[in-house]
Amino acid sequence: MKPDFEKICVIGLGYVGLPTAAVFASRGVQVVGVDTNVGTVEMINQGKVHIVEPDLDIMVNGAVSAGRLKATDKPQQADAYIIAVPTPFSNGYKPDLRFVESAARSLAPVLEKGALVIIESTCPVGTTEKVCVWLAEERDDLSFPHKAGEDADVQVAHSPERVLPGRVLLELVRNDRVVGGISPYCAERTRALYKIAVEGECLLTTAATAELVKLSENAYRDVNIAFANELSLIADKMGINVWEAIELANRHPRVNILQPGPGVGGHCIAVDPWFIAHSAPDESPLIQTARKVNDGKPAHVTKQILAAAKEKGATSIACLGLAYKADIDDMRESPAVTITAALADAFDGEILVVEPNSAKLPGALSSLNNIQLTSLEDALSKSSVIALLVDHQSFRELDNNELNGKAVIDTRGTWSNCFSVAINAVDNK
Ligand code: SAJ
Repeated sequence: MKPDFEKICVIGLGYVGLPTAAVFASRGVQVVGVDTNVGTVEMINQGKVHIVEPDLDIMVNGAVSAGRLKATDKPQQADAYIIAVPTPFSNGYKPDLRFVESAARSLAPVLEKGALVIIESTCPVGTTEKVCVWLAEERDDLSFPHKAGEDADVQVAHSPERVLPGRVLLELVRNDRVVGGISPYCAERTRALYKIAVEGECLLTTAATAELVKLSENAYRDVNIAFANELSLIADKMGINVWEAIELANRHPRVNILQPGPGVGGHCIAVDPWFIAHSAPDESPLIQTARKVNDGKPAHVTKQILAAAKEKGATSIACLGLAYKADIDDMRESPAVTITAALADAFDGEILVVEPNSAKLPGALSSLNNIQLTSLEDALSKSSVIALLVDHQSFRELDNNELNGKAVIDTRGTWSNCFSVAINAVDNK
């Protein structure tokens, strides 16, 4: 019998789409990857990748060499389509669905009866239904499940990605997936597709519930990080080491406070809670406040660094790290970039930036003339003020003696190990 899904088309070859395409290709499915960026398409067809993610290069290279993955700039006819394009927000934190809409409309001309369309992009509640409407507008010869239910010619579902950057290939296969269908049959077919590659459970629900589940996961994390960040402001005011306080509080069996940092970055947690706030502004004061607490943290850190530089009479400041979190190259919404730009603006001297995962400064910093990308050794030797903004491995491994005599603003608690001593002292009482 012919398998249900011989060929799939993945639209958007970014942090989620490319690994998804490669994983399906590695399971023997014929995959067409679509991206509007010509450079990305060319690179992938040469078996290369444009993003830093462990083992992705090997998997993409294998899939391209075996003839199972091909990139192109336009959707082709397939048994299933997976949309994995960005969903940013525009001014006023309004969700911007332009990329999802144009992906849906671009695949409509090649849609055939029996096809399955899945939206993996994180999106506001109601978007999967809107995709049905856009497809129906393009193809009045086909029926869609928002109107035709179980009898529709084409099935449509939402199955949000849940992978953690840095562990994408592992989590794609092992994580449970939430699968929300516009009709129950849409959800069942979607589960059948993911079961080709996913070892985790596929949990079926409605499309709207799946949309809210994904947004809730990231809002939950944002609210919890905001609590840790608020504690860090309180502890700073009281002259208490927040890392020590949190480690001690977490010894309570029902307390698990997350880690404070310089702010929350990335394309997900710093963005998705606004999708809830936009749909239910009066019902989401906690979620909105958490966003503001996290967004306010870079300004607090900037002030601390400037105060230290003034006290030291510093002529240069070392900023360690630009990515939004450790050991990746992604700088989207990165608080480290915000802080570095604010320092460059307010400080008369030079800002020496160290980012081991990037050979160049991002656009937001490259035009500022008092910022220089340099090596860790150079930044440490020239600066009396050291700001640790990202806990990349090479910074974690730094010998603390190299920091002697310098003012250190450790936003990640990486070098604040004085509290371990305090905890031992408490334990021994
Ligand atoms: N952060 C803290 N303190 C913490 C944990 C994180 O300040 O205790 C900061 C990080 O430094 C970073 C930001 O939060 O700036 C977000 O990092 P993250 O590791 O929490 O999450 P992301 O954005 O890399 O990935 C999240 C994940 N969602 C959840 O864990 C609920 C991932 O599973 C999602 O697939 C991804 O968002 C997404 O694409 O939505």
